[in-house]
Amino acid sequence: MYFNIFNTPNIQKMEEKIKNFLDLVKERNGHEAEFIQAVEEVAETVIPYIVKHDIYHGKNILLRMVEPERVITFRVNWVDDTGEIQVNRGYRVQMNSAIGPYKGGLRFHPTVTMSILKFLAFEQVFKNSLTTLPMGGGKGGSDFDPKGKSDNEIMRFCHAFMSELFRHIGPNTDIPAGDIGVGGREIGFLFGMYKKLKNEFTGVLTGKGMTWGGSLIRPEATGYGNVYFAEKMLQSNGDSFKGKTVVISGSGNVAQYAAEKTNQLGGKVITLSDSSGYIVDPDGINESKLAFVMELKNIKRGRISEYVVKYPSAKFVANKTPWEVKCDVALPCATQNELHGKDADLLLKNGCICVSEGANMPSTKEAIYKFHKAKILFAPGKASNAGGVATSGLEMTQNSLRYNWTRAEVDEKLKDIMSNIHDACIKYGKDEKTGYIDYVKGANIAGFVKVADAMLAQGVV
Ligand code: NDP
Ligand code: 2IT
Repeated sequence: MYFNIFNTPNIQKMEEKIKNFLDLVKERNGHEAEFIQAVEEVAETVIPYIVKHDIYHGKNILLRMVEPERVITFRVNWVDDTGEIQVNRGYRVQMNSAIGPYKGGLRFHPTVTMSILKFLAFEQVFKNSLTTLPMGGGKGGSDFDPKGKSDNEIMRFCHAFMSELFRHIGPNTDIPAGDIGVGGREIGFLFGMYKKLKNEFTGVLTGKGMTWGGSLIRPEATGYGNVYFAEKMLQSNGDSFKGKTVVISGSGNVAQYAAEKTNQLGGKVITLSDSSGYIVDPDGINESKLAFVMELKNIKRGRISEYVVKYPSAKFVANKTPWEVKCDVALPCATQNELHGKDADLLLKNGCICVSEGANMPSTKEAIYKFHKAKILFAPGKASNAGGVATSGLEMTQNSLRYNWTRAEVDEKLKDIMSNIHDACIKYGKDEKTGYIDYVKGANIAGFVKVADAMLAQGVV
């Protein structure tokens, strides 16, 4: 039944080839909406490239890439502070190891499902390939909700989670890291249990603390990298962040450091958000206000609405996203499908010229279509948020060398990597006639080529 779709002689039109491929993916993964969305975005740009290039054509290479090499699901039992036994589900999707060991974050959030993790793992394969570093793609996590849990509950959950995951990972096999709901605190607890069970101190996780194998700049890297990438896009239009009004969604790790770097480059950040709504501060969220947000979110684990208690000139808008606020640049840094077609309309109407994704797949397909139609600068997360995993790659290198680079050295490497990703997007995404850069096409094809070449070299395995 799984015939070679691209070689079927009676399928002439490109749209039909793409549709045929996607029908097959839907048939096998019909209920996984987010995974299918991520595959669609890649298939629409990569299939035409495959068909034009004989080395990839007829090898079912994309069909192989949408099937995870291995998926692990497991029970996570733990005891809460009241003595109640809780049962959660743990996952690790090991998507593709053609160019290096599986690498990608762990997400702890009640919305975690197989579809969410497969979409994230699939995106990760292309993203990691773009970083130029030797990392395959994976993703994992749990439907565990860290909100409202005590530090002891977080520790017990992380230990229970690792008491199964440790069998499936390793510094040369699979190297998890943080994502939504997993930051420095959780990586510490996970690392502690891994080290105890394996009796070895290795770089099996990234995002570690500075005194036990972490890398400088890793906490900042995703947000900083996103802003470095957006600055490159603006420069390609002879522009920069200087004087730009910037709206950011989210107020977690990625949003915080995207805001910090925007301020450093002379932009003015006027919004942040969480799942309860957004705050808008027309005076700008400067360095000291950002320090307040970091303490509120990372230490007190409070809600973004508390910002307006401290800074009454700002406003809190409940249950809405910040895309209705007039801006020059938008940086979605919260979660998938948080920026819809109607939000894109509002951003465009208000004169937004650049959207650079800090989150994974925050823009819906309809929103991306509108940005492309309006010919504004639009970067997909797999390119613009790759700075996080790239710096994880640099942490792995430092662990292997048993050596630490300085802050300036890591920052310089991060900037270079973001610049190289930008060049790769131009190479594969620039329309020679109009000069418009389709960063989605560029990132997808550039990411694909490296992984596909490795898969072809290694044969059918
Ligand atoms: P955090 O957990 O630190 O922060 C997540 C933020 O997004 C919080 O403000 C949270 O609000 C908000 N959020 C989460 N889920 C939802 C939702 N369903 N609806 C509305 N808001 C939501 O995570 P990160 O900052 O690390 O991750 C943010 C995004 O960036 C994710 O898409 C992640 O995959 C991506 N990313 C992260 C990288 C990293 O290195 N950390 C690397 C590359 C991409 P609340 O507190 O109310 O839940
Ligand atoms: O989506 C991502 O790239 C991450 N959550 C970071 C993964 C990593 O391995 O650093």
